[in-house]
Amino acid sequence: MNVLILTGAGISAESGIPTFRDANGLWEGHAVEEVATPQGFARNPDLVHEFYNQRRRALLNPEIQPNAAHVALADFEREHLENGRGDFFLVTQNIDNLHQRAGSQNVLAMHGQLLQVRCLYSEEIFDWTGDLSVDTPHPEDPDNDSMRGCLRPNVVWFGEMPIGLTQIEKAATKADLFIAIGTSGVVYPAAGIVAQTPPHCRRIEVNLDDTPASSAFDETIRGAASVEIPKLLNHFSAM
Ligand code: BV8
Repeated sequence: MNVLILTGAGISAESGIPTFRDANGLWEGHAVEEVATPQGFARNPDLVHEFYNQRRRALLNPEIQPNAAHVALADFEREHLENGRGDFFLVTQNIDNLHQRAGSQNVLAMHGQLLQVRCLYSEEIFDWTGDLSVDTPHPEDPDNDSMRGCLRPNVVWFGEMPIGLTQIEKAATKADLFIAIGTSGVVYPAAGIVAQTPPHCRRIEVNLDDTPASSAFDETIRGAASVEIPKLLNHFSAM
């Protein structure tokens, strides 16, 4: 049984990371166009850097830890692969590192990672935990003032190409089980992955609420990811 998982901000909500579209969400107080597009970054880099600096600092708060849903996914993946039950691939829209910290191995962060930055000129990617600003020197050329401010968050903004679409499509077309967890199903191409799965694939949506994508799923489980995911994966482990 080939398993494909797609997660969104809802899986990290119970770890204390705000979602985008729930009350007090990340987009509140910020127009997406201002803080999550290349045009917004070009227009006001200080605003965009501050938006991501706040989120990077928050993510590094020791109180932010993977929750039971992240852990259950990592445990299921290990057991599924150790027992040769088929492929396992976890695609996340989240830019936090909670899946990786929970021990998931086959993770594709299709919208990039908050703890990485990218050079605007060389496209080189660096792990990064500090703040970024328009004055940040290039880590490999710190004395070169002309290179100051050449780093941007290594995240996919609106209008930019998500990471690993070919890999995702390949996994989707051979999936026997597809579970979408904690995503509002409004952002493409992530929300279109369910439609790439084959007719026989079992498609399950785990969310607190109905979403615009719900009708594309065979089964919808309404509840918190930290409660429903361990239960659901235990069911499949026992099969
Ligand atoms: C693309 C990273 C071209 C940054 C994000 C006009 C111009 C350009 C593009 C477009 C356009 N019109 C439409 C588009 C396409 C656009 C798009 O889809 N727009 C939408 C808004 C209409 N998409 C793009 O631009 C993408 N790129 O199209 O490039 C292309 C594409 C294909 C091939 C060639 C070229 C790039 C989109 C990526 C943008 N970056 N994030 C950052 O994080 O700052 S998007 C961001 O929002 C997330 O990454 C995620 O993808 C998206 C949705 O968020 P969710 O994760 O779903 O979270 P949300 O808050 O919405 O929902 C949370 C859910 O969890 C809720 O349902 C809630 O009920 C549930 N929940 C809450 N708590 C729990 C829970 N569930 C369970 N348990 C709980 N405890």
